[in-house]
Amino acid sequence: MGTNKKGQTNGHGTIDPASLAVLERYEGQDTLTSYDRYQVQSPQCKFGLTGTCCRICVQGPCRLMEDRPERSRGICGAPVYSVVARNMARLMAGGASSHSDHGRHIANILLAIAEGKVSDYEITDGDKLRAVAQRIGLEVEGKGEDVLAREVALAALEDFGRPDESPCQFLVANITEGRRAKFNHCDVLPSSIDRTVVQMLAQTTMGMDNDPVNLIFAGIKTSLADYTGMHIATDISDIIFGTPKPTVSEANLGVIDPDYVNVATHGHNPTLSEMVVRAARELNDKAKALGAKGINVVGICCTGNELLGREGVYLAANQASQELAIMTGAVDAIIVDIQCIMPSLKPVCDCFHTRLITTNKMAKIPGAIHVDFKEETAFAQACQMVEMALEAYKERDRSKVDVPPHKNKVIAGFSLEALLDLFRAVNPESPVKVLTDAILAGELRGVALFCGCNNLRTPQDRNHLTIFRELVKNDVFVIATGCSAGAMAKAGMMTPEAIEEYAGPKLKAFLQRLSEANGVELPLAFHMGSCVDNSRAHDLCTLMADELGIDVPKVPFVATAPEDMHEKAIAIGTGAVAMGLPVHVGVMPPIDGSSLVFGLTSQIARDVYGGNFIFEPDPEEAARKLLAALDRRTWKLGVHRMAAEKYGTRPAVSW
Ligand code: BF8
Ligand code: SF4
Repeated sequence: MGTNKKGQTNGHGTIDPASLAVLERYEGQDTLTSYDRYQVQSPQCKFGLTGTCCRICVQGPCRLMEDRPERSRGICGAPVYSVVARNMARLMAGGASSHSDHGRHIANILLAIAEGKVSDYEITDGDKLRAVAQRIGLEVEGKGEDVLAREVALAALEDFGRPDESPCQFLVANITEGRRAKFNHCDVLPSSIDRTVVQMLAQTTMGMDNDPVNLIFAGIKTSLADYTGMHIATDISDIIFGTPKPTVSEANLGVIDPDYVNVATHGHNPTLSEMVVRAARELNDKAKALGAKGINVVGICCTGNELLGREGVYLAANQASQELAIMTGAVDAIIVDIQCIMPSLKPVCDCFHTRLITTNKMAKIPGAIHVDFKEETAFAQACQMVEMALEAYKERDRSKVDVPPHKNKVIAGFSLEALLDLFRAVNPESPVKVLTDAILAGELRGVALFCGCNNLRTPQDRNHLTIFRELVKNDVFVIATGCSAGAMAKAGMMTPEAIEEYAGPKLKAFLQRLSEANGVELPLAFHMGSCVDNSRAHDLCTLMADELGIDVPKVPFVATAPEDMHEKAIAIGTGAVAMGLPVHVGVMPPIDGSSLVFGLTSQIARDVYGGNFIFEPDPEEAARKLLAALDRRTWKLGVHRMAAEKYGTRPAVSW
C-alpha cells in the first residue's frame, strides 16, 4: 500500500531530527509507520473527536449534535452533555486502571520480597521504605525491613480494595490538609481503587447517570484513584530499585550503537527492565565472543525513563518514534511489558531480524515471542530473553543498518529527594524554601510540570519544545516526566548548555547559584521520571504549599501535557485539576461536543477545586496562557503576603 510521505515533514509529522532521518530513509517505500497511518485515518470522525458518539449500548452508535435539537439526544434519550461526560469519565477509568494495576504489581513484589518468596528482587532503599511507612502512619521504630516492607505492601494493597469507606492511605497521606478537606467535602475521596473504577463503569452504563456534574465529579474521584495508584508505583519502585539520583546519560535514536548487541526495553514497569539490565551485564562477554563490543540496553517510553533515572541507561525514543528505533536495523531484540506499545511493532520487526518479545499475559501481540515473565524466575527469564537478542545479532543484515547520528547528553534522575538535596546545599533547614523564596522574590515566575505523551495529531515533540522554550525564556522552573521529558532529553534540553542558550536571565542566575552551591552541572529541565512519577511533582507542589502556608490552588505551579494522547494522560490531567492546578492540554480531548461539559472542566472546575483545564492547541498561545496562570497566582500571593505582614494574619485568609 502506497502512502503520501509528505505528512511526515509537513504538518503532521515530527520535528525530531532523528525521527525525520529514519522516515526520510524509507521515503517512497511501502513501509507504514504511525506517521503514515495518521494520514490514512484522516480526516477523523467529528463525532468521535468531540465526544458525541455513544456506543455504550448495542442500540447505538448514536451520533449526537448539540446544535440540532432532533439529534441532541440518543435513541434512549441520553442528552449530549451526558454522552460527552460519560465518555470522558470512562477514559479516566481506563487511565486509573492502567496506572493502578502497575502499582498493584509492584506492591505484590514488595510483599513477596518481605515474605521471602522471591530471590531476584530486594529492598534497595531502606530509607525510602521507612519514609513511606512513616508517611502512611505506620509505626517504624524497632521494626526490621522485612516486617516494615510487609506492612507497607499490605497497606498499599488495601488501597485497592478495602471493605469500609475510609479513604485510600496513599492518597490522603500525600496531599495538603486543604485538599483532604476539599475532597471530603466534595465526596470524591476514593476508599478503594478497584471499587472506584467498577463504580465508574456501573455509573456510566446504559440507563444510569445522566447528570453531567455528577459524572464529572465521579471522574474526579476516579482520577484521584489513579493518583493513588501512581503514588504506590513510585514509592514502592524506589524502595525496590532505589530512589533516582542525578545521572548523566544520552538520549535519542543515535544511542543505538551498531557495534553492540542492542536490546530495547519498552513499556512501563521497572520489574522487567531492571532485570534485563542485570541480565545484559551478566551476558556481556557472550556478546563480545560474537564480535560485538558488548550489550547495549536502551529504553523506550516510560520504562526507558525509569532506567535512565536509576541506571543511567540510554533513552532511545519516546512514544511516537518506537517503530523508528527498530527501523534503524540495529535493534536485535525489543522486550516489552505494558502500555503504549504499538501493535505495529510486529510487522516492523518482521522487516528486520529483530525479535519482539512480549512478557505480560495482559499484553500479548500475535506472532511475537511470548515469555510468561514471573518474578520468581525473573533473572533467569531476563537472561533467556537477552540470549534471544544474541542469537538475533548473528542474523543482523548489515545492509539494513542505518542509525541516525542524532543524540544528546542528558542529566536526569531528579527524584524529589534528589531535587531537595540540591536545594539543601543552599538552605539546609528548609530546602523547598529555595524555590518558594525565588518565586516570592520575583526571580522565578513559578514552576511548570511538563508531562504526557506524543500525539500524531500534532507534529512529534513540537508542542513540548515550543512551550518549554517559551516558559524557560520567561524564567519558569521546569520539571518533566514521561514522553514530555523524553522530548526534552532527545533535544538536548537537559544539559547545562541549554541553560546558556534558552534560560531567561533570572532562571539562569537561579540555576547557576544552585549549580555552584552543589559543585555540579545542572540541566535546564529537571527529569523527574516516568508518568507514574507525576506523583513526585505533586509532592513538590504539596511541599511548596505547606511552606507558603497556603493550599495548592494558590501555589504558582502549572502543569502541561502538550501532546496528550493516552487515557492515562486524561486521568493524570483531571487529577491535577482536582489538586488545584491549571492544566494545559495541547490536543483537544473528546469534550467540546458539549458546551456544558467543556465549561465545567475549563471554568467551573476552578470555582470548586481551584484548578481548571486550559485547552489550547497553539503552543505559543498555550505558553502565554500558562504564563498568565502563573502570574495571576504569583501576583495574588504577593498581595496577600503584604496584607498578612501588615495586619499580622496568616497569608490569604478568605482568599
Ligand atoms: O505513561 S507519556 S505515551 S509512555 S502514557 Fe505512554 Fe503517554 Fe508516553 Fe508512559 Ni505516559
Ligand atoms: Fe444510544 Fe443511549 Fe445506547 Fe448510548 S446508551 S448508544 S445514546 S441508545
